[in-house]
Formats: sequence, structure tokens, C-alpha cells
Amino acid sequence: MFLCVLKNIKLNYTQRVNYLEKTINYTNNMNKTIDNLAADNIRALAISMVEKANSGHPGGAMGGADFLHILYSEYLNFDPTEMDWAFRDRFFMDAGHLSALMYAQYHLLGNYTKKDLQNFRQWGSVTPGHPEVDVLRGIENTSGPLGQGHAMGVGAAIAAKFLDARFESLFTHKIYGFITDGGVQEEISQGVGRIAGHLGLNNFIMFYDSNDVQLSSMTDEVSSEDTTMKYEAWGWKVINIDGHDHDQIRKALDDANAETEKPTLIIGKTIMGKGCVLANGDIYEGECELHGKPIGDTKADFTKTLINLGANPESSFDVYTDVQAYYSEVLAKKTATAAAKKATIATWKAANPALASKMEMFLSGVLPDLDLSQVVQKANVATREASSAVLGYLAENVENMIVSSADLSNSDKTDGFLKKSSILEKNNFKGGFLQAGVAELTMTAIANGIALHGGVIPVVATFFVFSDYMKPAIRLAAIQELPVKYVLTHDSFRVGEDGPTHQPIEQEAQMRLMEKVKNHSGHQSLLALRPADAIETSVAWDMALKNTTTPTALILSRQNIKDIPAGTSRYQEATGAKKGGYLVKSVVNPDITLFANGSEVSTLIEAAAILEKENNLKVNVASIISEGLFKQQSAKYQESIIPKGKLVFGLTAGLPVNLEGLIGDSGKVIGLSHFGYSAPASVLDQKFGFNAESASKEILKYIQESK
Ligand SMILES: Cc1ncc(C[n+]2csc(CCOP(=O)(O)OP(=O)(O)O)c2C)c(N)n1
Ligand SMILES: [Mg+2]
Repeated sequence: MFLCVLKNIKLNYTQRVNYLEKTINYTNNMNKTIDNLAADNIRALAISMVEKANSGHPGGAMGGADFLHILYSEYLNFDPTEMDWAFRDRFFMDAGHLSALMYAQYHLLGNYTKKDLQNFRQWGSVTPGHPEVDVLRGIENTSGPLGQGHAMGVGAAIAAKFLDARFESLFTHKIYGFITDGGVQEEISQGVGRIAGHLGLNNFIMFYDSNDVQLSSMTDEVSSEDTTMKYEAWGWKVINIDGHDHDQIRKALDDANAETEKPTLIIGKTIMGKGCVLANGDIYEGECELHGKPIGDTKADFTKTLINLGANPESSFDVYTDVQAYYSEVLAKKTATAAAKKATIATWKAANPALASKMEMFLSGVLPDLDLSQVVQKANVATREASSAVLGYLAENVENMIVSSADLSNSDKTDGFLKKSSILEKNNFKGGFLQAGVAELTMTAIANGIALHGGVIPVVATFFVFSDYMKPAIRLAAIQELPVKYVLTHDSFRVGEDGPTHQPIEQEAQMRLMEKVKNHSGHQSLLALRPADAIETSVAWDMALKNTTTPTALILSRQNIKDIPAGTSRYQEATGAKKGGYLVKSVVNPDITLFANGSEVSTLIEAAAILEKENNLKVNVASIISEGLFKQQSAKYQESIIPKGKLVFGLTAGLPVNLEGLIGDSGKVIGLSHFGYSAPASVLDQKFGFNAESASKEILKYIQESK
């Protein structure tokens, strides 16, 4: 429809004159104007995309075009022939609504076709409304939820520093971020600002598109902070510039690149909708309404604006001839620079074969040979303790892991890793532990950035109840299919005395919901494992490490758990968890099957003993470590563990819904449907009926009711 309108547009005399005048202007001053021409071309492409899609965000894209063009044409190092080259500079977008800006810029680089731009935001296109990670086309991260993009950028900068500390200054590439008012306002920016400043991430350079406009108001209606002072207080270098002045942009990027101690924030004052004009030709910029709708739906005039930008309204998706030629040169230069660096790396590899093969292994994502059955587990310990033992083993055997905790390392037991490693510090990234401070969301988003960078495996830890604070970043890990590992301890009301604020009730259900959501590869988007005892925790860790295509949550107990009785080899038996669930106790022709995950499994084993002794019942007990994984197994296998139409009984310390998907029509689940209370865990067990005696009574009642 829109195309038809465009085709029918005939330029009147004044428009043609304006158009020609502008074109002539460009040729008058080649050196200066090629950059203006390129930035205007990006603006024209971006607004054409939004206009054709009849949805999107033109104004911010128009404001950010100058910075992006200068960055990409003169600073960002990458190899156009190998976009996923590990040693490339990376660009992390925070403001996903500026996707049109990125696609337009990357069209000039040849990563998107004209058709891709014309299909912006359409079904099946490679140009979705908000950018979705697509490294081969230059999209380093999925963005949209404001704030997370720059946190991922800092994660990538940490990964680069980590690798650089191990491979003799090979990973000196820069990570660039692009943030807007919304991202700066998001609470996560506090964590990001603090951590980047504290760690002295001089390899992180962020442009702040400061246009004084946001979605529904001007920024002065919501904020009167001094952003420069705020970032300086966190230890950043801050440079204020006119974000449309190319020489100021260059100077700022030069200074940022020369900085050796601090991350840099370049605050660029920009104009929302830069280049927009009214039908009468008057400038119409800086308006809130230019943020999020097609230019034609605002007071600005779309055609006049295109002409003002030097575009031909009859074919506004064209790349200007001069810009095309200029970008061919740019790409040739990038390729040559990358080739030179590749030659240096090849020389280094030849001189350092052992280190080189280690580096290759890190970058390939392949783990060294691990045997988690070798991890010595103490008897009857909490699964967080068991996880600690595994982490100690990993500290010694996996050299490319960054474990982080939000100030709970001695409680979530990631200190098992820390004791054999050391913390990441400013100017010293030899260690492998990130003390994230109390910042769960930041920590989790940083982990996504570490994973996106590649070469390093991220693990993050805190109390399970605080996974609520992590959730938005867990969701982005799931969408991006990132193999981040979450260590979530204190997994039930058995936290005890700390009371309801610290006792997870609905958190497991939330994780199980993520198991039900499929990612774009068609797989379960997250794997949530709640192991039943220490050895099963070792197996769960093995599963987590081998899961390289989705995030994995390990849900672990604070309190000690009685070990599941072993047959011949407990570890071997516990590998049944790799099917999502297996029998930990089995008899021929059982009268009933009891099932649970985590600490409730051992409660059921004790309950089974009571039922067998006192009621002469034959009982099977299953540990279903992951409902999602279990349901992926054959119907026959599932049936062999939890039979259909038979007596089946589930026990969960969380909401009953955790297990209700497994019981068919005939089963019963007992869970907890209220917040917890502050009291010793054993008292809560008693009050809530979570011991073997109470469970066995409930089971008998269910058997009676079923007759
Ligand atoms: C977490 C989150 N909250 C809300 C939004 C919706 N949203 C999209 S852009 C935006 C604010 C836009 O202001 P700014 O960041 O300054 O971008 P500009 O308008 O300058 O392009 C909001 C609230 C979002 N994308 N993410
Ligand atoms: Mg803004």
C-alpha cells in the first residue's frame, strides 16, 4: 500500500530543486559531506523501513546515525569476510527499539539486503522489530528490554579481559555500547556502572544518545540527575560532545580508545528525529512524537524529510552512489586490517602451540574431559554443599569459567570455586570469580554477555528466592539460547528462620514454566534441575555443563539431605536423571508410585519405608529432576517411571503445580500453597506436614479415597 503511494509521488518543482541543491552540496565538499551523506542515508533508510512496516521507531535512529556511521566506518575493527571472528570489536545495542538504525547501518556494510530492509518487522524476515542475536549479520545481542544490552556489553568486556589475561594481549579488542535515556534510567545501570568502573574496564566504550526525549515525555519530567557526575563517581571517564559533530565524535572515540584505566561514557547530545521537516519545509525535530511511529503519522512530512536527507522519495531504500563507493573502501580497509591482525595471531600461534591449542579449545566451547563421578561427596549433605564440591573440581579442571555470586558466595557455596581461584580485579583478570556485589539482575545480564562473547563459561549464583530479581535476564538467556548456569540455593521453606521473604514458594513453578516455553530452535528454552541428593547433584552439574544450547538452573537445598540408598553404584544410578526422571527405589508390581524432586525425594523414601513396614504396601519412588526433560522421553519410558491410571503421589515443597503435570487423572500432589513463616526448618516441616510420617498419612488417605 505504502509503496503504491511512493510510486505515485511526483516531485514538484520546488522538491526537485531542493533535491538537486542538496546533491550539488554534497559534491561541493567531499571530505566533510561524505559522512553527512552516509549519516543522512542511514536516516533515510531507517525512516523508510519504519514507514513501510507502518511500525517502529524512527526518531532515535535519526539521532544516533552520526555516531554509528563514524564508529563503523572508522573505528570498529572486524572482518567483513568472517563476521564471527573471535578477535573482533563488538557493538552491543541497549536500545533495541533502534533496530532500524542498526539494519540501515549494516545494510551499508552489506550484511542486509535491500529486501531485508523492506521486510522490516515482517513474519519470517531477518529484520525483526527488536534486534535478535545474529552475529553473522553484526547483531551481537538481542535487545529490547532497556538496560540489559549495556549490561551484556560489560559482560563481553569482562570476558575479553579474562581471555586477554591468559593469552598474552591477544584479546585487546574493544566492546562498544550504545545506550539511550531509558537504559540510563533503568535500575540495572547502577550495577553496570558500579561494576564496570570498579573493574576498570577500559575496553568498554559506551555512547549515550542523550536526546532529552523518551517514549512518553521529555526526560526533564522524570530526571534531574547529573549523569556525568554519576558515572564519574563510579570511576568512569566521561566525555560530553555534540552527538552530531563528526569531529567531536572522532575525538571522543580517540580519547576513549587511549584510556588505560577506566570505561568511557561518551554523552552525545543528539536531536530526536534529526532531519525531519514539515510540509512547508520548516525543521521539525526534537519532538516526543517522533520516537515511536512512522514519520508520516506525525506532524513531519515523510516525503519532504526524505528529500531533506538527500534521498529520492521514489526509491528511498537506495544507497547513495557516493556512500556505496565509500563503504566499499571502508570494507576493504577493515578486511586488510583484520588480515594483518590474523597474521600476527598466526605467528603467535606458531610460537606458542600449547597455549594456542588451549585458546582454540576455549573458543570452540568444547570442555576438557571431565569425570564428575570422581568428585568426592560427603554423606548426607545439602545439595549446595555437593555443588560446592563439584565447583572445587571445576576450578581445577575447567580453566575458562567465570563464577559469580551476588554477595552470597559463602551461603550459595560458590566459595568452593573461589577457594581454588581468585577474584577478578582491576588490572588483574587472572582469577575466575566475579564478586558481583548485591546486584542479581546485573550479574545475570553480565553472564549473558560473557556467554555472547564466547570463550568463557559463565556461572551465577544467589538464593533461589532472589531468582525473581534475575528473571528478566534469565528470559533473555533463554531467548538467545545461551548456556549460562544458575546456582540457586536455599530452595524451599526449609530456609527456616529467615522467614517468608527468603522462602521460595512459587519460584520453581516459574522455572518449570520456562521449561515449557520453546526457543526459536524448537527446544525447551531452559533446563531446571533440582537434584535429590549429593551424587545426583554431581550428575546435575554434568548435565548443566553438557547443555551448551540453553541456560540451566540448578536448584539446591540449604539443609542437609539423606543420601538416596545406593544399589551397586549410586553415581551410575543417578545418571538416570539425564532422562529427566528415574526410579530411586523400585519393586515388582508396586501398589503406588511416589515421586518428587530435590529434598522431597528422600522424604518420600522414608515415607515408603513406613508404608511398607506398617501397611504392607509395595512402593516405587521416582526422582523427577526436570519435568521438561522427563516429558521429552518416550511415552514408554515415562510410563515405566510414573504409570498412567495407577496410584501416583507427588510431594513438592513448592506450589502443587510443580508436579501436577505428571499425575494424569488418577494421581495426587501435596505441595505448599501459601507463603512460609519464620521458624526453625524442622518446626516448619512439622507444621506444613513435610516429614515422612505426615507424608505417609497423606498417602494412605489418598489410597483410601481412590478405592
Ligand atoms: C525494560 C523496558 N521498559 C520499557 C520499554 C518500552 N520503551 C521502549 S523505548 C522506551 C523509552 C525511550 O526513551 P529513550 O530510551 O530515550 O529512547 P528514544 O526515545 O530517545 O529513542 C521505553 C519506555 C522497554 N523497551 N524496556
Ligand atoms: Mg531519549
